[in-house]
This record gives sequence, structure tokens and C-alpha cells, in this order.
Amino acid sequence: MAESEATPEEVYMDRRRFLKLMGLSTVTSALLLAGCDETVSPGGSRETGSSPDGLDPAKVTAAEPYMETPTANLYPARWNDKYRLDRPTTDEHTAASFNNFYEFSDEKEGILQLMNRFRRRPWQVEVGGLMRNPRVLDIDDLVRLFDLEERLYRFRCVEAWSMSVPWTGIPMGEFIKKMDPDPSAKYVKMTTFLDKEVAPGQKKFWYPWPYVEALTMAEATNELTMLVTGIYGHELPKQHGAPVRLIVPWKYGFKSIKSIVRIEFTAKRPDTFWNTMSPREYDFEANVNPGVPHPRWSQATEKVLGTGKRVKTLLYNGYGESVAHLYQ
Ligand SMILES: Nc1nc2c(c(=O)[nH]1)N[C@H]1C(S)=C(S)[C@@H](COP(=O)(O)O)O[C@H]1N2
Ligand SMILES: [Mo]
Repeated sequence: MAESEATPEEVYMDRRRFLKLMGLSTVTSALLLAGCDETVSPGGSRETGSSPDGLDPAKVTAAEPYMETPTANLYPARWNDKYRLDRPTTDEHTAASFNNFYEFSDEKEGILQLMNRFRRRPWQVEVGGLMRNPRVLDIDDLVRLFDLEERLYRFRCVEAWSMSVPWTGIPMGEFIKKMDPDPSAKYVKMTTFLDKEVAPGQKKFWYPWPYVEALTMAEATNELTMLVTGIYGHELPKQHGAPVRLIVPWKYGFKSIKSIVRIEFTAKRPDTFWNTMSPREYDFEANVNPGVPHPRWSQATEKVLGTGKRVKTLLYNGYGESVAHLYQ
């Protein structure tokens, strides 16, 4: 099938099939397409023992050390074809080299290159607040508690750019159900790691570190909300918020907090990072809305990454059918 007649998801799935045919895993393709992820110290020590398929660990050089983790074999996960796109999937390299991650830089390019000291393992997620059994979950145990699935979503940053990518993860509603919060919980608060030796941006005292985001319980348990551990059929590379981040596709990108270490159920609305910085510009709800301009720019259209084109922004980023009822 010519690419021009294929639907966006078919183009992406075709690439995956092609890679399988070539005997390349998508992890290897990530390495080829997105550049290296993990860094290897001069002594050659790595954070995990395994290597990309087919590569002798001893021969993995600093230029190609995309290290697998104990749950890397779960990717690619089952594609949930309920979630389809109205536009082409963003090229992987494009998405992986244009990121917002203020812990590392206020710039969008070259984030990965600033993440040499960041490690995806060991990683724990503390779950607490209003619940009977608070716990600390090792990331690989957390992942194994659920069935990972892959979904294609549009993603709209408040800065008026957008992309469309396949995320892999766990529906947040399933996670919350298993954690069994008290009925008194009204919000879910999520917190990013804090370590200024690893993340130089956290030395900038004018930001309210650590990065915090929150959703109402109804938003967090909406079918669209995901705890994401993978992208493009493999584990999240560092710059996308490894090893676990949130994705809320009907809200501006800043709600989709990266590299989460704590999830808490609260009764009061938590203070969040960008809302604390500038409440006038970044409201707590942050639903994508072409009719409400940012004080400094319009939100009517968006630049589609990798295409040079602008398209009209959709109310709720096109997900109104699933979420509009939450705001009636
Ligand atoms: N911890 C943390 N999470 C974050 C951010 C950040 O700076 N720090 N940036 C947010 C913003 S503004 C966007 S647009 C998305 C970008 O995600 P991506 O780099 O995977 O495209 O991450 C969001 N999550
Ligand atoms: Mo953003």
C-alpha cells in the first residue's frame, strides 16, 4: 500500500512490521532513529546487564547503549485500535529531539545530551495519601501488575505545537482502582524526582521544584488518562520522561508530568508547577481550547511538528466525546 493511501496508524504499524521483518526490534530502531539513550561510563558499567537484541554487551559502545530494563520484553504491547488518529504519526526522531523538560533545560533541543547523569533504574514510585495501604512500587513490579497497551494520541503543548505519537502504558483508572484510594480522595497529585546533581535545571531557584501536577479523580480515572512507560513500541527514552509519566491528551502538555516518583490521593487541590509559576497563563484545568488565547499568543492553531504546517486546534484536542461531560 502506498503511504499516501494508508491511514496514519497503518503507516506506523507498517513500519513496525517492516522492522520485525528486518529482524530489528523496535528498541534497536529507537537506537537507530532517536540516538543513544543510556550513557555508559568510561569503565563500561551499565545500569542493567542486558543489551539491545543481537548486540554483545561487551561491544556496546558509548555511541549505541540503549540499555534494556527487566520489563523491556513487554514492548511492543497490544495496540488498542479504539484510539486512532486523523493525521499522520509524528516521525520518531522529530518527537525525540524536541522536548520540554525544564529539570534539564529551558531549551527544547538537546535535552537527551544533558541527561547523562539520569538513570531509569533503579526507580520506585511511592503511592500514598488518602488510601488504606500506602506502598512503594518498584517500577518493573508496577508494570507487571497490569497489561500494557499501546494507543495513538494527539498531543498539544500550550506553546501551540503538536505531535501525534503511539504511547504505551496503563490506563490510569486501572492503576487507581488497584491502589484503592479512600472515597474522600478528590485529587491525584503526581511529583517528579528531585535531584539537582542529576537535573541541573533544578538549581534554578525561581522555579517551584519539584515539578508537580494533579488531576481531579474524575479526570484521572477517565478512559483516556494513561500512566505511560513506552513510546513508538519500546520503553520511554529519557527525554520523554522515563521511566514513567502521565499522558492526558485533552489537556495542554504541561499536565503530562514526566519521571514520576510519587502519586498521592488528596482532598485538597494540590499546588502545581506551572500554575504556581504563572496562574494567569497556566490554569489548573488546562484543557485544550482554541477559543481561549494564552495571554501572550493565540491558541486557535498549532504547528504540527515535523511538517512545517499549521492546523486548527480542536476543542479538548479532539477528545470532547470522552471528556466534555466532565466540564458541563
Ligand atoms: N517533570 C516535567 N514534566 C513535564 C515537563 C517538564 O518540564 N518537567 N514539561 C511538560 C511539557 S510543557 C510538555 S509539552 C511535555 C513534553 O513531553 P515530551 O518531551 O515527551 O514531548 O512534558 C510535560 N511534562
Ligand atoms: Mo508544553
